Amino acid sequence: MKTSLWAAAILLGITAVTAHARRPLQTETSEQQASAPNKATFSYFEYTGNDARFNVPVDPAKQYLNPIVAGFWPDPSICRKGDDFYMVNSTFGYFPGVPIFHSKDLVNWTPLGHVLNRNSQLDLTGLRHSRGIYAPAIEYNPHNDTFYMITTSTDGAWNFVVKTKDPHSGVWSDPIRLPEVFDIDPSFFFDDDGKAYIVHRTDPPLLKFPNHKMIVLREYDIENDCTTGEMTVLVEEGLNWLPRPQYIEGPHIYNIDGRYHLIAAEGGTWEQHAEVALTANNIKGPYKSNPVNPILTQRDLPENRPDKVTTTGHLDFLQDAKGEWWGVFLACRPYEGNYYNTGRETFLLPVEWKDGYPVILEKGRAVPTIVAKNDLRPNTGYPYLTGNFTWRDEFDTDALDFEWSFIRNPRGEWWRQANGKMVIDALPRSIYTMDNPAYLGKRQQHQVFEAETIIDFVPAASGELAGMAYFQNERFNFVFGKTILNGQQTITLDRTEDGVTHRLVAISVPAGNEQTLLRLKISVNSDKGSFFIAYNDANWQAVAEGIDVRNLSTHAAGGFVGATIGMYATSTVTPPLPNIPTW
Ligand code: 6LW
Repeated sequence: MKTSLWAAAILLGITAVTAHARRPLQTETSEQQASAPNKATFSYFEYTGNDARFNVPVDPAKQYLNPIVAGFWPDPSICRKGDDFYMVNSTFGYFPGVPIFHSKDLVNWTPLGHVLNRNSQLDLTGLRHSRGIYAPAIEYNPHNDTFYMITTSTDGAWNFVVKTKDPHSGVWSDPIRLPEVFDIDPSFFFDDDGKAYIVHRTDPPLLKFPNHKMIVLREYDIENDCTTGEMTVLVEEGLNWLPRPQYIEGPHIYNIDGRYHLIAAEGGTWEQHAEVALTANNIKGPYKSNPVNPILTQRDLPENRPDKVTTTGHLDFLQDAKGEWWGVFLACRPYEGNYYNTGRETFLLPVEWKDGYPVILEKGRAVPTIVAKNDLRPNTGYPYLTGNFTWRDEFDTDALDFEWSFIRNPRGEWWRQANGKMVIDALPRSIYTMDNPAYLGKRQQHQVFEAETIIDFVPAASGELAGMAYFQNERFNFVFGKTILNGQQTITLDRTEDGVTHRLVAISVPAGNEQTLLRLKISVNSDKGSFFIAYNDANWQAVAEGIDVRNLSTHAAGGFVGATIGMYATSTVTPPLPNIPTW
């Protein structure tokens, strides 16, 4: 019975995915039916990253660069089936949700698409930008040859599972909801005896100190896809080196030669972040803190270290087919202090075993940028995940590029990609409100980058604007484009910080250029941004330079996402809503 229902879900999924690959699922919205909106046509979008950290000699046959996935790709989780590795990351308020990558060497990764690519799997409508999809975890169950992805849509469906027999198919089941799993960071553990478990963070019955959380275990019925039995508390407080672990979360369990290893993040996903490890002889404990904890942190290192990496934690590790152990974890690359606009990124390091206990980095060691690894397969992965590169989309395929994300579920058919053009409707939706604005963004992956595009847009009515946005969330962003002011076509640049918008630039379009194609460029170097325009193929002219872009840092904006840059069109000047939460 289950199989046939599942097969039906897969069939439905294939139909839906095919539909979504070219079009959002929704029909046109009323605002689109009311009157044909003005349209902005983009002919290309180009992003170039150039971080000094990546301008180093690397032998791709035996070395790799950290981060292995640069930009806002947090909360990594990996699994292995034979020689194939798979990795997922969190996506919060962006749709589609949960990117999935494939690799043969844990370094060269290829995106397979997104696990949650159907509205029936993920509804982010109305959610704050840093809510939605928190930490996903992917696991392969050899006992039924099935892949499971479990995650939390905070303030949405909360905890749920989707599964597939083939991660390359692009089709995962509809969500199997787990209402009894309360709070965040669930992950699966499939034991050697075929038993299945979910381990996750939850609130303790009694808060004994600030940010007090606990780690619990539930048995999972694979046949009926539901939890069963009683919840077992694995960690409530008191790690040998830390009697009051704060934000203990992101747990994973491994059975290694009959001993159970439990790892978890601690300290909160900011500068105090760390990873701890415990061990037990029984899956249900008692778990004892390992003699060496934390097994990974950067919180006690000197501030002025070169190529500083902070916020290390949220580890997941595995053994490869040759018996080596490797772990992925999240970390950040501040450009000064604790300011970073690139969000929490994915790093890779080997797991060292000391007297039978796992260690990633011994106390006092900094995360290295270049790491040695044999068995690498150079140039087999997608070339836009780390290092310096130029990425360009000329919209000459019939499917949206993997890099593009919507803010919440796309509502209505406001984007059309065909014949080398991306046409976006100027909708009466503002990027300053918790809606689905007509915005498509790609992740900022470097501290030093440039992004440019060219638009064909003739604003007609007051409020109509099209151009670029550089976006952290609805209250922290830049909007840079062409609009109408006092009946005159005008180039504007607006900087919004904590919901307060300042217009930095308002330059009239010279007579005769109203119909001319307009090129826009944003150039950022750490905390400073410069903004340029050019009419058709004329030279670039700066309209603003040395602008403080720290408003797009996590430090300023809060939340769990990194900045994105992209194409935006609107027909409304709705200002930021007062006091909507930033995350
Ligand atoms: C995630 C938690 C964390 O659920 O941050 O870094 C939360 N660790 O494990 C959101 O990413």
